[in-house]
Amino acid sequence: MFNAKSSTVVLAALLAAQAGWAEEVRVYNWSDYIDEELLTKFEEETGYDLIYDVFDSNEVLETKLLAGGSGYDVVVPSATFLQRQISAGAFQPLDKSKLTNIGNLWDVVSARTETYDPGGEYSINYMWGTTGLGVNVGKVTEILGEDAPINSLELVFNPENMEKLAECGVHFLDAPTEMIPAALQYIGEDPDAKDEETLAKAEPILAAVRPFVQKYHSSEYISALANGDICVAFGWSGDILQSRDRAFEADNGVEVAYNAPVEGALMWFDQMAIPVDAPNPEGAHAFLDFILNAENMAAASNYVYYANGNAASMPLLVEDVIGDPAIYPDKATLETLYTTTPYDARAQRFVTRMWTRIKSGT
Ligand code: N2P
Repeated sequence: MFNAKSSTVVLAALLAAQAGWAEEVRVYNWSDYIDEELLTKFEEETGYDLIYDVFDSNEVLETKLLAGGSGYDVVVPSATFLQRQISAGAFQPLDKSKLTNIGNLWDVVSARTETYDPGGEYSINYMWGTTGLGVNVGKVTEILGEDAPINSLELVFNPENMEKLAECGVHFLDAPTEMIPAALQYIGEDPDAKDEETLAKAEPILAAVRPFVQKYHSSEYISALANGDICVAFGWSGDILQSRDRAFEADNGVEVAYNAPVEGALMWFDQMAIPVDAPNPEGAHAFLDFILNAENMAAASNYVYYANGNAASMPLLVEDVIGDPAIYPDKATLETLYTTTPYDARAQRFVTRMWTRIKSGT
């Protein structure tokens, strides 16, 4: 049967092949989230031209995705965002017959991501981690003393500590769906609360420390912490561990440490999915299968210090990754971690407005 759309695609591929152009695969992933050698390896192995763009905010990705026509073949939302994007019809179901490495997925992680994407119909886990405290150990203990609460939310939500830390610089993530749950956790409320009365309780906590936050930004803290430009970042586990490495390599006397707060930390999952209007679904599946390869996934985790959802990659992880409880938490830590679920449209509006007021200090 003649099918205009697929004939056009086949024709385009033939013309491209004849002219010696490679077909493109466009991937939109978080910044500082892969070993770039893997990008070249993908091109060499598949013959595709890889266009790889980065973002540092779920909100930015969601705006592009829901507007349609993003032009991306693979995107990587966190699971809470993915769940409501699935409901909005933003993704196409995966063709698992094209994912020869899908059996490498780790059932422990799949059991958790199941809540957001039942049966893994639309996504595979890329990496997961926690949101917590990055500190310049020397500066923070100099300012707050040897018993500085570097593993507690007291560090960033107690205004007395923050007032002192302001002098050496504090960054918070520009991620309302992570900062608000953390503030709720600090005051003993449910971090996954959805009702306005509970959500509103986060505002005075975040507003009270606002004058001492130098910047709300979700990627600059990696180098700022490593350079000694700031002394505290409320950020993502692997990013802070990358910062620790950068400081170590620069041999600049900065010692960076990451701790998931003892009060409990958010455990999040970043999922790779294919937009419903992806220009090259074939190429998207090739990219996903490349990522599902145990060696490739291990190389990515070994480089960025995030845990992954790939069981077959585990024997290939370096001890610095698989043996670090900040990356692969032990049972006791795992029990303190919490997860969140998506806000509905109304709660999301409430949270977005609150976040705007907090950031602007009004
Ligand atoms: C990578 C940050 C990814 C974690 N730099 C946020 N989901």
